[in-house]
Amino acid sequence: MKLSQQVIYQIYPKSFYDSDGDGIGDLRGIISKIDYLKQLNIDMIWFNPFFVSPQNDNGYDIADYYRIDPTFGTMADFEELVATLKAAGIGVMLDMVFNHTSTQHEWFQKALAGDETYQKFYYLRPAKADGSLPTNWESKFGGPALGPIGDTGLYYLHLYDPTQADLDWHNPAVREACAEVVNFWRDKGVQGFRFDVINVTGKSEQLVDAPTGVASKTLYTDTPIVHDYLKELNEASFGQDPDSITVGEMSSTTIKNSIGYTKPSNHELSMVFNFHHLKTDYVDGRKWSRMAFDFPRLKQLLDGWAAGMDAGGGWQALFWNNHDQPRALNRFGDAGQYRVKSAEMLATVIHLMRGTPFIYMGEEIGMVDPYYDSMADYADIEALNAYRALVRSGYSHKDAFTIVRTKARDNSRTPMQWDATPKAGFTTGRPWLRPTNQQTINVADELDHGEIFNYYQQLIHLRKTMPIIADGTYKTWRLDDQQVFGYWRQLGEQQLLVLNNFYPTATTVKLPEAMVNAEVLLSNYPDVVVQADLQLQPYQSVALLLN
Ligand code: TEU
Repeated sequence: MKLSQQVIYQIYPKSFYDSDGDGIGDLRGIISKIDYLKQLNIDMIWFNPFFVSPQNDNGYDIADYYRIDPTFGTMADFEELVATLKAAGIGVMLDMVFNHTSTQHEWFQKALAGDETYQKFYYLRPAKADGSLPTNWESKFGGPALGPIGDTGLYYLHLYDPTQADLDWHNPAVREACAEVVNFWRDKGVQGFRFDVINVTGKSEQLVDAPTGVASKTLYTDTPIVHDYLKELNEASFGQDPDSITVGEMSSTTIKNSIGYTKPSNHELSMVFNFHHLKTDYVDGRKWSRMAFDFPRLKQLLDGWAAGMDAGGGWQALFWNNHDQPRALNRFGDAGQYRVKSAEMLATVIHLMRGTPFIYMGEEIGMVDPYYDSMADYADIEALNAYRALVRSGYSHKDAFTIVRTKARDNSRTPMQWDATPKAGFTTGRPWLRPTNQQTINVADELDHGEIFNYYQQLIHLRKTMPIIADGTYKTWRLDDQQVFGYWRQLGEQQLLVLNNFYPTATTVKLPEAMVNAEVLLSNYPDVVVQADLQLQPYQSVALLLN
């Protein structure tokens, strides 16, 4: 099946289903739920990392790329998972975290012990003459981005947690080692690869200070050399498999660079995740802040990226949710009265768009944030660091907590809610994160009498059966409507107009004259009357098809 017809589901293994009662999800738990996943008719599953890791960053601090962490199971379990998914027509996408390794990784341990070969795997630099750190870069998790490496007198770079040491991609041995990891998993039948923060691997050799007022990430993000690295990795590994599907996580990237990363003739990646639309509820670009989402800005970004990538021949991964983001329903929809309708509206926006839609586990049943009431409930290193930083900068506990509760990555990492029982049917043990709203939101009830799951089934079916959705061009509808984000898809003579009301109030849209003769391809409300002044109910989506 063509990439444009495919839909990819994301599983955070730690929170999907626990088969052995230790309170942590595992591979055998996933195997036991494949019949559920088959009902969605998805094509591939992206698994967050389950390799050997000290779990300081929930598995993004990898200590061995070749072994399954015993917490999640064994290699035999993984091989059974791949085979069972294959029999169900579902491919496997693994998460390749190549910007950094855990400081527990053998390579770093050898560097720490003075092995010069492995010291060249990392960015090790001496302090400045005045004894200050080699550079003034900031870690994305707060604090300086360099720390001392043992008693070597040197400092190592870590753009994330201090237990995540950045690999030096200028070193061909590092790039070869990464290609070998990909090929090892390809030999296990893996055809999909997600590359974690891959556009920050192009740091310069000279770690130059960021000028005052300039964010250090601008110095090392999306640098031109990343295209060279991706071309090389493509040729040395996944590019040898015509059916491989790859996606790059590209923080702070541009349309121009993303066309470069994904244009098929460039032989880099299949598609990219960009995050600009998920920063429209950031005050002045600051994640740890609170504001209602900026709808005009959201429309401009969704439209601009879709039009730009179409014009340039690039390809987008389309998503609202992942393991790093609060649940989209809490940010862009309604977690209360219109939870169901706004879940369906948000799904329509991305599933009828040009690109490859990703469904994050629980999105298909309308899961929302847990609304924990204490900092003790939060586990994520980024959230804990942010809380401390907010309080240090003068925020009251209450205000700091309110911000963390809104933006913490834990919000999407709570256990998948399988039923209404106290542990949501996720574990027989003590869940590593507490479910809180499974009585009203769970798989069992959703399959029994819900409508969101069925709506996702319809969207996925349309992508596989309607070439205009999979392969049609994208065209801007209008960006000045106060409540509605709409867009055109076109293929030959066929036109599809997708209208999405982002608000809990009804509104009217003046249809282009020709569209009053269109048929209703899909709506999350029944009995749509197609007329010049089209009525849209709260959070209503309507897709109108004109042949
Ligand atoms: O995320 C990249 C990243 O910058 C995240 O921290 C994310 O953008 C941010 O939390 C949003 O506020 C990747 C992984 O998805 C994330 O889970 C890892 O923590 C991170 O890289 C380091 O590997």
